[in-house]
Amino acid sequence: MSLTLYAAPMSSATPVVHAVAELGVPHELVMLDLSAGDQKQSDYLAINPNGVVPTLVVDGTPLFEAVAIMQWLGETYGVERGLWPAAGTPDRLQALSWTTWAYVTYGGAVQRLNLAQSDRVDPAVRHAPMAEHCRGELDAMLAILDARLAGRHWLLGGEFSLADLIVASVVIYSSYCGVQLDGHANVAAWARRFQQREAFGKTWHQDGQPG
Ligand SMILES: N[C@@H](CCC(=O)N[C@@H](CS)C(=O)NCC(=O)O)C(=O)O
Repeated sequence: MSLTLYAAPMSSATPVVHAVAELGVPHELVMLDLSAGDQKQSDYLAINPNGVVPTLVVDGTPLFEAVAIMQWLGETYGVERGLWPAAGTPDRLQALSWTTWAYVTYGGAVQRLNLAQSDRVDPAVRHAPMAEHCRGELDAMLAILDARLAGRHWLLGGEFSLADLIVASVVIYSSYCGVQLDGHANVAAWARRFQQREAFGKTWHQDGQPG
């Protein structure tokens, strides 16, 4: 299978770059310069009409949205490597639930928080009470995740999986946006364990190329 991953340093593509590193899947990595507008060029828009990274081109067919890419990587390469639960198992259902929850439910609230507080957003859109409301929503969701992690080293039990990578990526990104993890001891300890993975150190940095 031929894989080409379009990415940019410290972006929504970073968890995908991390995932392929965990899986050891051969692929071509193409780093776009977002500040130069590479993602808005017509050849790139032809594979991702949203003009954003990441995109994974699989045997010539593009797949976009980071969570879809990582769920597909899990299904396609993760099962045989022990990094994604097999089809038809209860853990597969849990992996799909938690990873979609991370990007859609938790991630949606992070986006609303960013709109409400970020100094990179039009000041007319910023809204301190909305930011406070979003922090409350996120704290309540972290309590749900914390309960899931109680008595579990990793999200699905004793072993690390791409489900941890996908969920932790959004949670760690939210901490970069000022969300406090410390009130949720299981989440905070799990996030620290995740950040100690060798592939995390090799991929979550500004230099672009893993290594
Ligand atoms: N929901 C998308 C978000 C992708 C996204 O927003 N990527 C940003 C980088 S973090 C991007 O490429 N921005 C370039 C732009 O907006 O021009 C995903 O998860 O794939």
